[in-house]
Amino acid sequence: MINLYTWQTPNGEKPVIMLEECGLDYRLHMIDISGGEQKTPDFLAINPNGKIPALVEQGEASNQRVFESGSILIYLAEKTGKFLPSQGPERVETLSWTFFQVGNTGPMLGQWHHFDSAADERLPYAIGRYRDESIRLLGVLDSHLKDREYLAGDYSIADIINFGWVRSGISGLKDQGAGQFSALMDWVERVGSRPAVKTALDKLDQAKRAKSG
Ligand SMILES: N[C@@H](CCC(=O)N[C@@H](CS)C(=O)NCC(=O)O)C(=O)O
Repeated sequence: MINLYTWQTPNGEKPVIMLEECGLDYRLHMIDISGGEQKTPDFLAINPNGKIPALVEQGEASNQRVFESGSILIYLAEKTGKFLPSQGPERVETLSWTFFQVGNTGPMLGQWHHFDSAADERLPYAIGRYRDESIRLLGVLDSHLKDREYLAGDYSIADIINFGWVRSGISGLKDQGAGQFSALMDWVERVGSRPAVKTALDKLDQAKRAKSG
């Protein structure tokens, strides 16, 4: 049985979408990061870095833990043979756009969101720095998607991993320039309208409501 420990955030959505896309059975454990549940000893035994998402697959002989959303998606892709080609140029391209997310849009859009909406102090330099870099990254994705439906050939873990932060970045821009990223907005619509993506987001929403009471 696969146990997924997560919360309703752009990083937390990724493995739920992947599990739904792969049609795998799993148990969802909601870790309330606003209440510090990600720093408890039990959770740190799963992810020493104290962040969601993390996964434990219970095996007959032993359990396998997996942390970091990119690592979780690759683990599930290799387990099922889905959404990551096993070899060749398309695998390399898929991994490139997957790690583009891990190393770029995740941290930059995350910091933009933090300084713009969560920080106690309003720091224009920090907001501007992360907003400008986030917009540049959205532009990289938009240019790449101008003449293709998905990031790396067929729909893949590259699309699944990039989806949440891009959707959040586009909605963060609102009427202040989101329209310049028309190819990216079409892609968000394309990925977001997949039945498994809708199911995943609904399940997370319901699970968060149930947990928050
Ligand atoms: N690189 C990590 C980032 C995970 C991450 O930043 N998770 C956030 C939620 S989106 C978290 O757990 N924050 C709580 C904390 O930092 O204490 C991944 O992709 O899994």
